[in-house]
Formats: sequence, C-alpha cells, structure tokens
Amino acid sequence: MSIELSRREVLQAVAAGCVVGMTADLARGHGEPPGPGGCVSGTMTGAQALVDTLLTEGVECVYGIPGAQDNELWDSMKSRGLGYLLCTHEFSAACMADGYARTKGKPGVLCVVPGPGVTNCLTGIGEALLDSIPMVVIVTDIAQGDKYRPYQLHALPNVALLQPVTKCVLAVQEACQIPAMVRQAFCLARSGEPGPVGVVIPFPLYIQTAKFSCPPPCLPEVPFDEAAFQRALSMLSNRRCRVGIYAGLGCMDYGPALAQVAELLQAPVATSVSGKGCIPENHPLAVGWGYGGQGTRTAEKVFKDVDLVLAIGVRYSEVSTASYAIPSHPVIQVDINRDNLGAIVKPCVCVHADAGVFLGKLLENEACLRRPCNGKLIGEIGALRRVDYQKNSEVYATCGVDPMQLVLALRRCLCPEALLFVDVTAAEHWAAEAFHVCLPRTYFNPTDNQVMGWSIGASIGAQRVNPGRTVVTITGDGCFLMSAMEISTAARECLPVKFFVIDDQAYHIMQVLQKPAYLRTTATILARLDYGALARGLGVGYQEILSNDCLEAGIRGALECPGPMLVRVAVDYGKRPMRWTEAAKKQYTKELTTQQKARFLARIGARAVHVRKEND
Ligand SMILES: Cc1ncc(C[n+]2csc(CCOP(=O)(O)OP(=O)(O)O)c2C)c(N)n1
Ligand SMILES: [Mg+2]
Repeated sequence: MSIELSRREVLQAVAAGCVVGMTADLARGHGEPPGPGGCVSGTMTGAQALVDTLLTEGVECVYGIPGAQDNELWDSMKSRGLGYLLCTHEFSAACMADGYARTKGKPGVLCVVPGPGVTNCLTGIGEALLDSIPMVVIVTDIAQGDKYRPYQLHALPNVALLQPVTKCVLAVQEACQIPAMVRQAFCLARSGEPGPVGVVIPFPLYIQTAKFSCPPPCLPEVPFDEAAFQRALSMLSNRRCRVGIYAGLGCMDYGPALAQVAELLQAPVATSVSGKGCIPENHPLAVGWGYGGQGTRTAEKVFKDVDLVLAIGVRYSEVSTASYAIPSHPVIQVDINRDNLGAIVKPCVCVHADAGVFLGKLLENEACLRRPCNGKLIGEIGALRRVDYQKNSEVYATCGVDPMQLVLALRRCLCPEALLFVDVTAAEHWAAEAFHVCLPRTYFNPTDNQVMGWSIGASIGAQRVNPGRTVVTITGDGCFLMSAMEISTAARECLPVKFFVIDDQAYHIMQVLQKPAYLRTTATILARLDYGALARGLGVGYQEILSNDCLEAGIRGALECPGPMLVRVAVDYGKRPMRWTEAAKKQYTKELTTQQKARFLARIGARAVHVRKEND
C-alpha cells in the first residue's frame, strides 16, 4: 500500500503531531526500549503504546499471525524490538503462549486478528483457562464506535467469543486506554488463580496519536485467612497425626518451602500432574503423583497410612483423580481461589491463602510442627519407589517399543533441566507415573482440557524463549495429526525441539476405554503415515526407533542433532496395564445404577457371542 501526501498535507500532519509516532519509532531504533516494570510514557500511536506496554511488562515474545487489522501493530513490534514468532495456525499461537507461560512462570502473549484468528485460538486458550495458566490474548478488533460500519471483514462478536474461555475480557474504546488496560490484563492474568485474559482493541486506535503516561499498576492484595490458618495449624501441631501433603501447580514456585514443611511434618508429598516438579521427585519424602489408585503405587500405599491430607494449591480435578476416585481422608485445603475450596472434597478446614504465604507461615511456626525424623517412613518410601521402578521396567511390548520404556529411557537421557512436553496420548499416564521430575517448571501436560496436539505448539513457544535448553515432546500420532504443520515453524526458526511421535496408527487410549465397554472399537484407526517424507517436507531431521534395543541410542542420537528432529517411535502398547484407566473404570462402574449396569452387561453378553470382528 502506498500513501501519497501533498506537501500541504505533510505540513498539516506535522503541525497536528501525527508524525510523532513515526519519529518516536525512528528514535527508538537508536535509543533504549522501555525496560520491564517501567512507566509507559510519551506521545505516540496506539500501536506503539501497546508495544511499549508489552515491553514494560517484560514480554519476551509475542505469538500469532498478522492480518489486515493488525499489520500496524506487527510493524511496531519490529521497530521497537519486541520479539515475535509467526506461527502457522492460531491454535498453536495459544499453545505457544501457554508453553512460554508454563516455563517462564509469567503470562504468555498472543496477538490475533478478529473472526477466524479468535475462533482458531479458542481451544488453546481454553486449555490455559482450565489449567490455570496466565496468558494475555490481544485481539485486534474491527472498527467500533463512530468508525463502526456494518459488514466489516471478520466481524464476529469477538468479545463474546472470548468470554467463556478467559477470566475476563477488557474492551478498549479509546487509544489513551491501551496501556492501562493491557497492564490490568497482565495483573488479572497473574493474580489469584492465574488464567487467560483477553484485551480487544479496535484497529483504528492503532494509528491514533495520544500522550500516554501509565505507571505500573498497584499489586493486588494477596488473600490470607488467618483464622482458618490457626485452625489448620492446631490440627497440624498434633504430633500423633500422620500428615500427607498433596501439592499442586499452586506450589510450583515455592519448592524449597514445600520441602521444608514436608521435612518438619515428616509428611510424604504427592503431587497432581501439573504439580510435578514442585518437589524434586527424588526427595526422600516424595511419593510421585496422585495418591489414589491412578497415581504411583508408592503414593497409593504410603497415603493409606496418612491420617490427614494437607492439600495445597491443588483442585482434585477429574483427570488428576481418575474421575474423582479420591481416597477418603480428612483434608485441610489451601487455595488462593475461594471457589476451589471444598468444590470436590469436603475439607475439615478451608484456608483461603496463597500457597507461598501459607507455607511461609507454617515455617514461622516450626517449633510446634516439628516431628522427629521418621526413618521407617523414609525407608518404606525408598523401598516402594524401587519396586515401582522395577515394575515399570517390565517389558510388555513384543513387536515395537514399549511406551513405558520410552518414558524411562527419556528420563535417563535427558538432563534435569530439559523441558518435557507430554501430549494427550495414552503415554501421558505412564509419563506422569514414571518420568521423575527434579526441577520445577520442567514437565508439562495439558491436564484439564486435554487438548490433543498441544505439545507441538507449546514446545516450540517454550524453545523460542529458552534457547540453549533441551526441549522434547512426547506426542501420540493422533495428536501429531492435529498440529504437525506447526513443526515447519521450528524448522524455519531453527528451534531445535525434538518431537517424539508415538506411532501406533490408532487412538490407543480410546481403544482402551472402548474395548471393555463395547467389545469393539469405533473410529480409532489412523492413517499409515510416511514420517520420513513428512520430516523432509517440514524441513526437520528424521529418526526412527523401532525396538526397545535401539531406544536409548536412538534418543541420544536425536538429542545430539543440533536442529529440530522428528522421531518416529513405533510402539507396541501390548498389554501394558494402565493404572489411570483402571482407577477411572472402577470409579465409573461404581457410579452406575443397577439398571445401567444390567444394560451394559446385556450388551457385552450379546456381543461376546458375535464372532464377526467389528473394529472401526
Ligand atoms: C481436540 C481433541 N479431540 C478429541 C479428544 C479425545 N481424545 C483424547 S485422547 C485421544 C486419542 C489420542 O490418540 P494418539 O495421539 O494417537 O495417542 P494414543 O492414545 O494412541 O497414545 C482422543 C481422540 C481430545 N482430547 N482432544
Ligand atoms: Mg496413537
């Protein structure tokens, strides 16, 4: 597009200050960009003010795809030195921002156009909402207010579309509101239980010039229910009471305090899936994930001897508990979100508090909490963990790689700092059990929206802002088919993610759920893909691992390659048992009425005599 201005128009524009933004941009080329935590100030355009706001919020990279409405914004990002990553689909943009947020512990940002840009990213934003991941979604909207006209391009109700998948949506109406509203969005995304926040900005505001002065917002108060804390303290002070700690994502940044509290109470620590890493899983009191039939055998056994569960920053979600199969203990629940308290378990004490503040307060009361070292418990945990390892090391596969061996071999080959993204494959449950995580923010799984294909975008987004870290995905072939094109972004940007694809040409987890209930499978068989050709087409390296014997060498070979790699792992799921599905099935069956059970059994009985194979 070329814009021609007469000399008179140029002079008029200068007089009106319209080229201030342009000169500000030019100056920025030589000057310092605004630093994190600073003030957004100066006379500039709405687009420049938005970029400066993102810089002051410490944003390292923005993910998305430009469109007619927001080219002005992308151009400003480039001029002002804000990092950006072009993706191939807005679903990935949301997953990338999610990967950024999970690894960095701060809001990830995506910028999308209205209409299809918004609808494409809703699935990924939904994952962030259900998994408590801070995210700021910047949507450039169609013209509104006095610039509104009917039949504009992408004129879907963008604010309304975002509302169900975000904590809230802020609709900007004037250019001068941009910095304050974007900063408010960051604040809301981070505060309380984190989550995604939308900011919708009509595109004409990007080219309006205004004088801005926006200091950092005041930090919101962190809740702390002192009375409930005292009740919890008095229960925890009873030295005859054997406490077990169940820690979730809310504890992720308070690992040292959590370990200290566990040592004071001599309490075993189990985590939710998203809490993996908040205590090193090689800590003598760590028992792994879950504490019911779905989690590690160690956790299940050790928690049988627990009198009181102290649940901190954890929600007892359906996935984490295998359909709410929760052993019955008295529970003290601590959460920053009042709505989570008592939502699933009925605690004897609910403490509305931030996990870090709560743990800090417990440490201030260490004298009344301290138990003597429980050598017997620590010895038992050690022995059970060894048995778990032995059981996990048993090989069930007969004609391919055993998925559990892939998990264990990856653990052996990856350094503790490596970032592992696990997708919605059957293997996620084995990884949760057997991939021991020793550092916070190194193990990631889309837990509560279970969005297939998430790991590909999330890992690429994370690698972009974690250069030098090893980044690996475990994804199923079904998940891969949902977002594989995004691997071309890793190739284009030389982001050396190693994508391990578990190839069984099926939705295995659906087969595991369907077979016992229906005695047949329906809609679970996938295409046979030529992964080598795909890798070539996408521009990444390729490796195949076909058997357990070459597993470790294959993994090390892939890790040693400097660029992105697609690694096809030909798995044989065989008859490997899955604790998660067994626990979920048991719980599901328990909740059926007698009539429903009879109907299920009659159907199975009728099908059992059917000789014709009716799979897929
Ligand atoms: C977007 C989306 N669609 C459907 C599902 C339901 N679902 C969960 S797991 C799964 C199959 C996963 O298959 P694959 O990636 O091949 O992993 P496998 O179970 O074979 O290891 C399906 C269809 C989902 N979670 N997300
Ligand atoms: Mg599969």
